[in-house]
Amino acid sequence: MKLSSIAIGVVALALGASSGQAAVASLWYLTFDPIDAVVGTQSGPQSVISFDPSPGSTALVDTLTEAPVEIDAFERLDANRFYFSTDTHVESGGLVIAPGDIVLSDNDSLSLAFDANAEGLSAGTDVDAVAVDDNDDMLLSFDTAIELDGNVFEDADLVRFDGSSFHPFFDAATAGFADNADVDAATGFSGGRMAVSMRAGGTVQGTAYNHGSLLLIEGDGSFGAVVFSAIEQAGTSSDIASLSAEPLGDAIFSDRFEEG
Ligand SMILES: [Ca+2]
Ligand SMILES: [Ca+2]
Ligand SMILES: [Ca+2]
Ligand SMILES: [Ca+2]
Repeated sequence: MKLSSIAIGVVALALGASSGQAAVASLWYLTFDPIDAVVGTQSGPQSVISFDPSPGSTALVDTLTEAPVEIDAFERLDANRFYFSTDTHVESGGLVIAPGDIVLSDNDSLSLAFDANAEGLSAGTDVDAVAVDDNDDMLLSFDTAIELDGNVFEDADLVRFDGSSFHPFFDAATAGFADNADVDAATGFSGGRMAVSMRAGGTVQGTAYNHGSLLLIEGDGSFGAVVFSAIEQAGTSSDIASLSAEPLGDAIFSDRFEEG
């Protein structure tokens, strides 16, 4: 009796861990690098796929670029609008896109939502992650350390852009990430919570992660937990290169999706 109740306890713990991983998002939007079949869906740097944590299924959402141009940042705003960035210069629908730009796709019509050149970024600077906060301000990560409006930001940090100036949002070093960490994907939840992915594997607060892990960052900027593992849940060792989510039980964001 005692043995079987221990065994049940272990099973419950294991289930708790996997349902905990699904608890922050009802759907993940992901791009992978390099190309791989992810739960039966061909996934790569040009196509956004969705991953439904329960039952663990995938579907193609949209193919945004043609090789060799890669999507390196993506954030869904509502059913018809999303932000994305590319890794190289490209012309699309008459729009010249630089690696530091954020493009708004609104019912398939493209415009620049963040113009890197106009905001004073050097031509080679790449935005490698984009998210939005509660106020729909853009949260940006860069591929290199950069000084903006008097603050030096590392490549693992997220910078809030309010439409005219840049502000600190997420400080990776304070959260416990190593100096060589680099955020390469991010999505915003309510209350300042986020999920991020890193360009390479490492350890944060004693927890190991790899380039296909999604890490929950709490509203106070501290590391929360690993909330998704591409290897364990989707069977791919490819890097998660961009990321968005449909939050679970998140009234503010649900409302915003409805308004869109
Ligand atoms: Ca990226
Ligand atoms: Ca970019
Ligand atoms: Ca970065
Ligand atoms: Ca990654």
